[in-house]
Amino acid sequence: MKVTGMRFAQVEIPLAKPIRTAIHDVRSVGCVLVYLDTDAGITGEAYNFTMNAVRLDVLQAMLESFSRQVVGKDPHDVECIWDAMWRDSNFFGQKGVSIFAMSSIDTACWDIVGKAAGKPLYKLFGACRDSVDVYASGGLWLSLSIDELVEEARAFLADGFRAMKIRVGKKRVAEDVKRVAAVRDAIGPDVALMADANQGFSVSHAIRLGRYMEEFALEWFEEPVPAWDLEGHAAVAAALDTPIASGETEYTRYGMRDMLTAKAADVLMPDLQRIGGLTELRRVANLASSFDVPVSTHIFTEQSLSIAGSASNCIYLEHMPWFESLYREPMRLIDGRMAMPEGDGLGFTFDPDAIDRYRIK
Ligand code: SMN
Ligand code: MG
Repeated sequence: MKVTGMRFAQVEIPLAKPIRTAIHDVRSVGCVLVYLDTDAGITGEAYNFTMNAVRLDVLQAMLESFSRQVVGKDPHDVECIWDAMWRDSNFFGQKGVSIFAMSSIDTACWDIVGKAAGKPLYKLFGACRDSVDVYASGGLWLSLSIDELVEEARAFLADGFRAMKIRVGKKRVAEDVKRVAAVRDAIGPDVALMADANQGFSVSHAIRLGRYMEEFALEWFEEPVPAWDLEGHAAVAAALDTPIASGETEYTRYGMRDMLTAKAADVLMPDLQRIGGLTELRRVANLASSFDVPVSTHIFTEQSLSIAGSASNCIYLEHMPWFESLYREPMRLIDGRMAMPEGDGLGFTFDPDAIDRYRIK
C-alpha cells in the first residue's frame, strides 16, 4: 500500500460562549483537517487545531512540507515515516509547529493501518480495557460566576459524568478556594474533581492555594506554575499531598523524560498534537510506566481513546466536546466511563456535512 497524496480542509467551530483560563481567551477553535489517501482506497484522517483559528495556514504549509516523507510511502512503515519527519525537522526545530504537523500525519497513518487491518486501533495496539474513566472538561471556566459554576457542575452530573475539572487562577487565593468549595459542595464527595491552573501561579501562590485545596480531595492540581519551570512543579509536588498533573505543554518523549526525571508530575498529561502523534504517545505512556507514573490524555478525546484503551497506566480520558460535531460517530458515555470506539482505525470519521458547515478554506 502507498500514500498517494495529502488533502486538507480548514474549519472554524465557534464555541457556545467565549471561555477564559489563566492564559487562554477562546471564542472558537480552528482545525486543519488532514486526509491521507492511499492506492488501496483507504483514507486516514486526523487534525491539527489552534484556538481562535489563528495560524492555520502556517500549519498547513508545515504539513505540506512533509509530503516528501509521506507520499509514496507505505503507511504501515509509520515508525520510518516518523523518523524521516523527525530528521527533516531538525533544522527547523523539534517542538512547536514541526511536531504539530508530524503528529497529525502520524495519527492519520495509524488510522489507515487500523482500517486496513479491519480493527479499532486500541485492539491493534493491545487492548487493556473496553472503557475508561473520563472527566468533563468543557466547562467550569475561570470566566464563570460561582452560580454558573454550580449550574454547570450539576449539568455535568445530569449528563452522566462522574468526574470534572475546574479552572483556577484568580488573583486572590480565597477566591479560588471559594469557587472550588462551591463545586465540591454541589457534586458531593463521591465525584472526582480536578483543578487546572493553566500555569498561572508562582510557586509560593500555588503551594498556598494547594494547601487550602487539600480538604477538597482533588484528583489532581494541574499546571500550577509555568510549564517550563520543572523545578517549580517539583517544589509544589513535594509540598502537597494532592497529586500534581502536567505535560500538556511539553513536546515528545524528550520533554516527558525531563519532566519525569525532575519529578515535575505525579500524573503525566501528554497532548496528542504536542507529543508527536500516536506513535510517540504510546512511547510516552511506556516511559511514564517505567517511573510508575500514570498518564491522563490531554483533549483530542476521540483519538486519545486508542491510547486510553491500550496503555494500562492511563487513568483518565479528558472529555473536551469542541470537536465532536466534526464526526459521524458519537462518543459513548456509559455509567460515567467512555466506551472504546467500535469502528476500524481511530473509529471516528469526518462528517462531510459538518465540514461543509464549518469550512473556511
Ligand atoms: C485547556 C485545554 C484546552 C484549552 C484551554 C485549556 C486545559 C486542559 O489546559 O487541560 O483542558
Ligand atoms: Mg490543562
